[in-house]
Amino acid sequence: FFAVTQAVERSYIMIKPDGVQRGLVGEIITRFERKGFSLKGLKLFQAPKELAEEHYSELKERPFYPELVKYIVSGPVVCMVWEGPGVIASARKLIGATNPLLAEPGTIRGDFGIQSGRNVIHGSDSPDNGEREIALWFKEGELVEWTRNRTHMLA
Ligand code: 3AN
Repeated sequence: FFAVTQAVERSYIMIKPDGVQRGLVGEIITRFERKGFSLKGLKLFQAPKELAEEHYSELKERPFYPELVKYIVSGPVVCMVWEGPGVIASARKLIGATNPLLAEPGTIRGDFGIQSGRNVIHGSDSPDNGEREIALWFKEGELVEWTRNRTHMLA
């Protein structure tokens, strides 16, 4: 079975504090933009601890959870919503494996990261989690409804 058309999805993509500090914001946005996805929300944001805890609530039992929350609130993050056909899986390919040592060169983590604990960027792992995370990080009026002309991109 080959899916001819991928469902249009939204992914919550976040440049983590290390990515912002290292000046990778433009580089990362460029990669998503030129891939062809549509930017529907964008803001620089200092996350409160409670929000970081809620975002990573599935990882609460993991030993690195307290460090992870501390890292996410250690400086501003860039919150984004990217939309497009198959964007959830596609974004995770652009991002690369969780451990930058295992991430392929050419991926964001493969090109810019060294450690799992400072891996530059977050991307939703399922459409449901994407919607959950968008609702968590963005307020209603912060997302903009517009259509990117994909005439030359999609058959
Ligand atoms: P991904 O971000 O690739 O979906 P998850 O959901 O397993 O990976 O982990 C969420 C975040 O937790 C990672 N982005 C990373 O910042 C942190 N993390 C995961 N594994 C480790 C680890 N072994 N040591 C430190 N931090 C980790």
